[in-house]
Formats: sequence, structure tokens, C-alpha cells
Amino acid sequence: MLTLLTYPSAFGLFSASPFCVKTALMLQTSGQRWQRSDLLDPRKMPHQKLPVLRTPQRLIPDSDLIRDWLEAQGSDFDHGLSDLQKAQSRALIRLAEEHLYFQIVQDRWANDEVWPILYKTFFTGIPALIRKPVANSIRKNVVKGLGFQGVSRFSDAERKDRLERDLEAISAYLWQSTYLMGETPTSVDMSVAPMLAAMRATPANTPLTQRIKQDKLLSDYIDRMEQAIPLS
Ligand SMILES: N[C@@H](CCC(=O)N[C@@H](CS)C(=O)NCC(=O)O)C(=O)O
Repeated sequence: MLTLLTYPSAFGLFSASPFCVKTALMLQTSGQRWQRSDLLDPRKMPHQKLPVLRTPQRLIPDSDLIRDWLEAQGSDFDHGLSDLQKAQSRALIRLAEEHLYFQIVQDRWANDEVWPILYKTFFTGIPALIRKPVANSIRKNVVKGLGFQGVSRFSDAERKDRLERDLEAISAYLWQSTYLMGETPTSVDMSVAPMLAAMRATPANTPLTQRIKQDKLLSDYIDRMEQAIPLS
């Protein structure tokens, strides 16, 4: 039995982490037997991040390395796609995971209105006496990381413009077909849809939640993916 080490369910999602949801979707379609094990502190994990897959042999960090492992076991998440479609998928996955993701982190962690919600959701496991200073220091590090990555250096208007261009690119595909690469979900949907779902799910009125909720094409796509591959 495989075990997915994941952040817990939050905001009505399988996990607050879109990378954990992506991996759950891959496991669910792989035909392998798997279970979840929830974790809030990833510091003992190989990359100090989640998701991690526990196989009988070892711990595998990183959603892409987990995908590689599942494919080596026989899964084919891009069945029937041409080489060009596989190349387009790879580019869209990078767009989601290396840009949209940081827009979500900015929208959640750098927003004073969202912070009390994150505090209640992610830090309950920490003893009450030290909870506040520990949580504040983690927040400070996350916000610092946004500066290193660069997303927080843009003005709100510039950041919105960069987001719009990415959402336009995703929408251009969705005007053509039910899922990004055709009529059935493939690997790119397992990465992009959880990212959009995470944007929509933050329980506050933020620029990202409003943007996705008001977009019927993208919202319907998120719902369609959740119905196509249900995660209990
Ligand atoms: N490239 C990794 C990214 C995973 C990732 O960024 N996980 C975040 C949560 S969404 C995390 O565990 N962050 C903890 C930290 O950076 O301390 C993957 O694809 O799995």
C-alpha cells in the first residue's frame, strides 16, 4: 500500500496544497492502492516540503518525482497525446507550478485579512504558548521567499496583469476542448485544475478568489475535474 504524506484537507479541498491535490489525482488514476497520512510539519521530509509518497522501499519527495515513479510502475497520465501536446502540457504545468503557485502564496500569506484564517488552519498543532511567535516567524520566512522568487516585487496592477496573461493562455485551451488536451483529463489537468481550485478556495475575498469565482469557464473546469476524479 502506498501512503501519500499530505497537508490536511482545508478550504473544502483534499488539501490546501495544490501539489498534494495533484499527487492525489495521479494516485487515484494510477490504479495503485493508496492512503493518505496528514502532516502539518514537513521539516523531516527529504525536501522539507510536501507531498511525499511513501513506497515500500523509500520516501519520494516532489510531485514530479512521484509522477516519474508512478510512470515507471506503468501509469500513463498522457495516454494518446502527441509529442506536441506533451510539450504544450509541460509548458502549462510550469506556468501553473512556477508562476500561478506563487501568486496563490502571495494572495494567502502576504494578506493581513487572510492571515488569521491561515493561523487557525495551519498552526493548531503547535503548543499554545509558542504558537504565535512560531507562526509569525514562519509567515515572515514565506513572505521573504516571495521576495526572492520575485512575485512580491510587482505592484498589485502588474501582478494582476501577469496573472491575466496566464489565465488567458489556459482559457484559450479550454475554449477548444473539455479538458486542456482533449476530452479526457491528462497530467496537465491534474496540475492546472488544483492550482485554479486553490486560487478559488481561500476562504476570504481576495483578488484571486474573486477573479476565479467570476470566471465561468475556469470555475466550470475546476468543478468538472473534481467530478471526473473524485477524491474522498
Ligand atoms: N516542487 C514541489 C513543490 C511542493 C511545495 O511547494 N510544497 C509546499 C506546500 S504547497 C510546501 O511543502 N512548503 C513548505 C515549505 O516550503 O516550508 C512539488 O512539486 O511537490
